[in-house]
Amino acid sequence: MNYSFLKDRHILVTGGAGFIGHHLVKKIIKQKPAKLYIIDNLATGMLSNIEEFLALPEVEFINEDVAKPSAVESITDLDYIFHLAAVVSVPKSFEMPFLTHRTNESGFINMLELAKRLKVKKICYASSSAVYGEQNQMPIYETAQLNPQSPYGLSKLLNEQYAKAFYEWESISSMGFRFFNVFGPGQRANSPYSGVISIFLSRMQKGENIQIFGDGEQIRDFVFVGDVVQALLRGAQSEKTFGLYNVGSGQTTSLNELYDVLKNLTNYSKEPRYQEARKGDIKKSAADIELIKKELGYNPKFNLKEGLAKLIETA
Ligand code: UD2
Repeated sequence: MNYSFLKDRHILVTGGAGFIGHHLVKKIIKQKPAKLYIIDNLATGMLSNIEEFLALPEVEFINEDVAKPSAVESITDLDYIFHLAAVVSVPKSFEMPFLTHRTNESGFINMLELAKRLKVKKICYASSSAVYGEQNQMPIYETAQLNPQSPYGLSKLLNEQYAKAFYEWESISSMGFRFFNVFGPGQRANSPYSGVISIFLSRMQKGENIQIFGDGEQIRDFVFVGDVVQALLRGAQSEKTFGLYNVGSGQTTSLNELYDVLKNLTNYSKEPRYQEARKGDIKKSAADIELIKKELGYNPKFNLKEGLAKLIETA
């Protein structure tokens, strides 16, 4: 895919030292932007993810909280914002609803004000499948009735509503991407809030015990991080001025199936330990991805097995 529209542009990536953010940064740098600002407070992001770019003259790293207006004060010219900085964990959002609200809402409004001040072409931001909550109909279409079941899901729904309002009130162009379960190289495994694939893989590789919350029959759409980056860049490139899209692989896997696949890939032999289901845990989460395919030409390149192979190869 050719993203030469980014050449000589001024771009901001928030959360650029994070899991998805640093993959996006890598891709953007290749297009030779005039300037790439990266904002990250390193709460969960890691400087080591972007270290190789910090010395480049076009890169400016701002070690700030995205919710602070001072984080963006010095920026005077900007074409695109990729807004990924957020509290991203459902369980953490129950423990820290205020932090989640402040980071995710104030951070988003900070971006909207910045977009207005600098007449940005478009904001592409991370929403989440968490806006759907528990749904009866699978797969889930973008038109489903939204029913968030955690402070995190609620914060992402508010982002979407602000985006829509600012599109109408201020003509600020935006695209929200409802990420399903993103996985891939660079996802942290050492926190209870990490994604299940990184946790399972790291524990299996160390021969440690695995916990499955609930009966393991919950289903997820695991989408490879490279495909998520593709969705974000296609969104920015598109002539469309507003959108909300599911970003998934279009395929589902139960946790028990995931366990078996990873077990075989790593030659792990222990049985999982089943624990009580997590609060706010969704039973079924399956993305319909026809809209983003049709409107943005999105074309996921990795299924779960291919993505896992790539992940293990780089681990
Ligand atoms: C994902 C997203 C979250 C939000 C949410 C929307 C990730 C990391 N998080 O949360 O940001 O968009 O979807 O609903 O992608 N599990 C275990 N054992 C473990 C860890 C997890 O059984 O050691 C289970 C967990 O209870 C859940 C599933 O694995 O049923 C996936 O967990 P997750 O934390 O990777 O992602 P999820 O779906 O809670």
